[in-house]
Amino acid sequence: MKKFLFAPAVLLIGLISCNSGTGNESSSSDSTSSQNDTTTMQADSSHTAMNTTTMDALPAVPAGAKVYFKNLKDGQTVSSPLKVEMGATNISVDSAGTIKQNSGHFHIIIDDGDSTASGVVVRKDSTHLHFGNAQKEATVTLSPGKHRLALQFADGIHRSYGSKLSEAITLNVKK
Ligand SMILES: [Cu+2]
Repeated sequence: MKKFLFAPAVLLIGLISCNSGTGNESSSSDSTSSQNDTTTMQADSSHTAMNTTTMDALPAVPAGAKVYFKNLKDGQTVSSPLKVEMGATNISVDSAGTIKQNSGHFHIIIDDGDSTASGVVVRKDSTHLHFGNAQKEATVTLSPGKHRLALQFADGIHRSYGSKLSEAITLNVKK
């Protein structure tokens, strides 16, 4: 009797790893011209929730303190770029960084309301300008037409003093 030892060495080592890139070179670039000439960047107002109760309280607004546009009046017609002089009475203008009593820095808010609510950090974007180096003058570029400009004072960590330390005016920008 013969035994036929079949050794079916059917070792399928065919683990051919197909990791070479398939020739799919369609880099999806839809260059449909999306040219918005109205650059209104008022999309997200969501990152203003930074006021925790554990941090230092917002300094009190000193008696008689106010801020104002020194060189501009409500309803004035101006040309752009526009020089803006910012004034503060009974409160000092300092650099941002630390919370100090009787102190803060200016912000200009363009076309987004007359003030930021008290204690809320002023947004920082192209229409919410911070002057954290204690600037009292700024140059602002505005498109022709009517614009609402708000001057907002805030403490060293950008928390608004609210409407008590703000002023808002409407300007008419010439073409
Ligand atoms: Cu600020």
